[in-house]
Amino acid sequence: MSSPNAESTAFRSALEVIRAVEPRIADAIGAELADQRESLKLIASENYASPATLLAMGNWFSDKYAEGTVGRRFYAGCQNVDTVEALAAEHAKELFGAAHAYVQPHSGIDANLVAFWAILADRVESPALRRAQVRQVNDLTEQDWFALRRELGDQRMLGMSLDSGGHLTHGFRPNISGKMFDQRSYGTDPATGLIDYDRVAEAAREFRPLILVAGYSAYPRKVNFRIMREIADSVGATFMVDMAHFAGLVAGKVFTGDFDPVPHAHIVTTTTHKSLRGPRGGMVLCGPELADQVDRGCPMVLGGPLPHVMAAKAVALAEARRPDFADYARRIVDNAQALAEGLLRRGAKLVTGGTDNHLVLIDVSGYGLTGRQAEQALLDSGIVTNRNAVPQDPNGAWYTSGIRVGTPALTTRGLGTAEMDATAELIHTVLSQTTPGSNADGTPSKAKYVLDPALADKVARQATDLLATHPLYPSVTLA
Ligand code: DSN
Repeated sequence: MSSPNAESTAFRSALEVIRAVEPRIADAIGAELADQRESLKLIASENYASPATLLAMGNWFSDKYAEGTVGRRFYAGCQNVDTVEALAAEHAKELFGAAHAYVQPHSGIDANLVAFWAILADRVESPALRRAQVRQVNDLTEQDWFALRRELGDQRMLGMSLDSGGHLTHGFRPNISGKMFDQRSYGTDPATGLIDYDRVAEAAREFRPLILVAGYSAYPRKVNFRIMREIADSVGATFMVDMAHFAGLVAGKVFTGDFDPVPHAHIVTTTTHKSLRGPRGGMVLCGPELADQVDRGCPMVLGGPLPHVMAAKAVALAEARRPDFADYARRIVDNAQALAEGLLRRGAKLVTGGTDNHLVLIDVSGYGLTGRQAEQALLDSGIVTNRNAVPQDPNGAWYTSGIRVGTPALTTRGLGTAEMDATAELIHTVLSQTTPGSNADGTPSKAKYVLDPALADKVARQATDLLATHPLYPSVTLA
């Protein structure tokens, strides 16, 4: 462990150097730390990376081009990048028990694109795709694109629907995956909110997808990946799991056996910055059969690797291999369950009636609000969440009827189950005291709301008090 003094000195010195060039950026960095310290961060996809992870990103690796992979680069002088990339991949393989790890993706979307193209290259005979793999996508001619489209045809993808908690990159229109694939979704059982595996199997039999995708960004339950793999096998589909949200729970061995995607999926993608608590980025894990195709990610769909971020991934993955990470992962789920119980006890309506992962989805129609109204009222009260659709959401994806809350960040800060109950009280107080507002013409608004500012201030002060006993980055003082 480094000394607290070293951490404080490192960040202070960095800000001093930045301030000499552009003081407004130094101020913004300081302000971001202050804001994060003061807010009750319940965004399920966010966390707080360690000082070592953050510091590993601010260095000379940022200046290096390294297209290609370890030992096979398109640029000279990559020996140190090779060290970093190989170490990050090694830690990832050990941590997740994977045969192969590709640590270059810059984000979860990138990791999914790498996986999609690897599967297409593996499964579909396409000379145009082979040409595309050795050239930058930007260099492809219009004819190349026509040929690609013709040769790939309408390949099919079956993924979880957005309003059931699936992710945009699993074949939905706002993302390129929705244009690459002919997509169909599986939802959840309207009565329970849970995945109905028989229905998934039925959809797979009817649709015969090339790729079956499991994974979510707003489903509060475990997924049985053994059953999903059996469904994929029954129709000859490649089984892909996007574990971006729950990678930390897999790393921390909370999700094991049927609930650990790595032994069951042909290919697994993730981000590194959510429950895994690393730097902002992505990663792909797979067996030997897809490894060569996955390693073509750059230049197929990725720009040059970010060696400074790969260095930070190596640091964070090394941290996740320590025994205390398993304790952290377990506490994330304990906290989510305590939060869910606290909300239920106070009368909140939760999708699926609870949680067995890191997130809780509150159906705020129970409070007579839209997700947008609830999100803003909570924000006014110092509680940072995000609105999210609930299954069959009558308010659509913009206004929504849900609020998604997650515990990875507050658990990193050290809050425990008692504080989760206090958090449930704050959330319930705000939501039960907020009423829908009206437009200027008197019609009901899905965005406007009425909340007594004095109450919002009181809750914000209570939230600050709750956080005061668990300071964020206690070792770091900037002034
Ligand atoms: N933006 C991430 C989330 O909040 O779930 C997923 O892309």
